[in-house]
Amino acid sequence: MEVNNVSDTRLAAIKTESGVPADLESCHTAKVGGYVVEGHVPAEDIQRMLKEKPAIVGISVAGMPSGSPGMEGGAKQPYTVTAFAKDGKQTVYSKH
Ligand SMILES: [Cu+2]
Repeated sequence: MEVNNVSDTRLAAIKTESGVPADLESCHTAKVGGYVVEGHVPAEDIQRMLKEKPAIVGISVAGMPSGSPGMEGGAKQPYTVTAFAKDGKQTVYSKH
């Protein structure tokens, strides 16, 4: 049996190519309508982004906060959706 040890490095490379800043990385990266969606981002934020079409690369919920979509069941932890731009600028997109 062969163990593939490159997966983490490869995943990091995919994230870098996607333009996700290192401090905003989470467990999964999706592409929606030309935008990058990183981590457990609520659907309402994705819908707002697709509607308003801001000049950003994408949005992210860093880490895996308890209470975010797909992370229900534990105590709700406040978290921030952060927008990131091509020049590396980060802004608060929404708070939950
Ligand atoms: Cu996760």
